[in-house]
Amino acid sequence: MEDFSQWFHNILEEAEIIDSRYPIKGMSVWLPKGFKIRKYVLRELERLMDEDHDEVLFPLLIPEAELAKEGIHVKGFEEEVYWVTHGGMKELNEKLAIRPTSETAIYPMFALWIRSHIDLPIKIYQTVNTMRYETKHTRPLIRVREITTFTESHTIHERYDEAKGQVNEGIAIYKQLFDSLAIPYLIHDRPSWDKFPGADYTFAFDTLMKDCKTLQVATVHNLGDTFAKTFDIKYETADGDHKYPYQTCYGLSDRVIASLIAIHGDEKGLVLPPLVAPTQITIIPIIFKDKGDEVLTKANEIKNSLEEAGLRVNIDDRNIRPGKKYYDWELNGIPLRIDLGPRDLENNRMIITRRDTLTKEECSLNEDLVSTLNSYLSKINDDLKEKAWNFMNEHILEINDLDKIKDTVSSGNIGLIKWCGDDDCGKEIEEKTNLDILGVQSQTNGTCINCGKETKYIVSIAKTY
Ligand code: 5CA
Ligand code: ZN
Repeated sequence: MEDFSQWFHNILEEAEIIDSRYPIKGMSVWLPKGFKIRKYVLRELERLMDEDHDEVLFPLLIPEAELAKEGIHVKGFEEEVYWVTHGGMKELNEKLAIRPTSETAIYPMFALWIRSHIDLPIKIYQTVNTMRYETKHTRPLIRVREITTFTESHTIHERYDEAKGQVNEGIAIYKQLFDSLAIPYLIHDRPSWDKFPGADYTFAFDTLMKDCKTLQVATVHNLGDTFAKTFDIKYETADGDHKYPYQTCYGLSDRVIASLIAIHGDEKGLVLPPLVAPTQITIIPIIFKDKGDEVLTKANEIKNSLEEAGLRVNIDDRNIRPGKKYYDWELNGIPLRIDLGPRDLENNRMIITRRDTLTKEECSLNEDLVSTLNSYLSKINDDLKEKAWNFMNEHILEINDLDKIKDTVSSGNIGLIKWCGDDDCGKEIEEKTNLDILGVQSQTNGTCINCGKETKYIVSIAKTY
């Protein structure tokens, strides 16, 4: 794609996803069409989360004293926190932080709730807006200062191995979500300097945008017992001992919506995975003077039977040129279009066009339309997924020569390199190449690309958002 940034900006505007003209940097308005996509993404995420978590809602503001308790955590966020300092004209006795994330809002309450091992585990999540005063270049949905769709999970367990297991569960949930949105991902164990502030370790999901920069679309953190110690969360074991529990947290944001738009969209507009398309099928009646009623009756009949089966269908009977209707259908990324005219009725057929491939097929009206269209929709999802995974995989290259990293990766690839795992050496690689080490991908025997020491780690390196 020539200029991805420009294309992304245009599509958000033309497809009426968000309006980024709001007069505060890094904050935008969700428009009705964008909001519907967001709603269906959240619906799927909530379905997955609700299987094993309880949804809650914590306050937006955090007392300064709580935010400041966990040293590493507060250091990690100090440059990004927005503060409320006044109530009306009166200066507050204690500054209040607008949550950049909710550890320090939630964990003091865990300390009140948890007494005994029977209170554990707790697994909760909330979808809220958070604020981060980002200093890097802001971009709608990708790097915002008000994250409007922050779904954060927080869990707490008796034993460390349970927390480790929970990290895997978080990863499994996000895999399912990204698979259903046909978003490809690489999962990386982040290097120590890129962990979540206060975490033992961080796994991140990275996807590849069309400009071949990676985007971190979700993270899963094992917090160990660091926060439990800081917030004095203790539980009584069955034997009457008092112990600190272990915690995890994981979350994702508006970036999920950014990536599904960016990865599947094309020059004509959105291409939406069926699961989150506000309209999955549009029927375009082709009406000639005397045959209008018959066509519209049939169109309504089809619409009703599809809707009864749970599909989201509309009839585009606006009194405008068909060309304009096709243009809107393409721009809005509706997965399937049905054209139906008098001649089709005579032949007992309809014409189905796929948005992703723009291919047309004839389909008999005698068929079981629900199952026919459902199989089209699932084929679209499979094909979108395959195409997106192929695109990402084609841009992953092994590199064995430090001098080649910069050119190979900068020209649009994720590099796989051998790295010894030493922090100083890793940071040196990042400095020399002006790229980011995403983390361990796999293991093998070899020598570090920078220092030559023996290593078993293969790590990804890329240009990142
Ligand atoms: N409390 C933990 C788990 S929820 C947490 O805050 N982790 S985080 O800092 O890694 O954020 C979770 C995810 O939010 C990130 O992986 C990233 O995908 C997304 N995110 C972070 N900052 C922004 C931002 N400024 N704009 C959009 N998305 C963001
Ligand atoms: Zn090294």
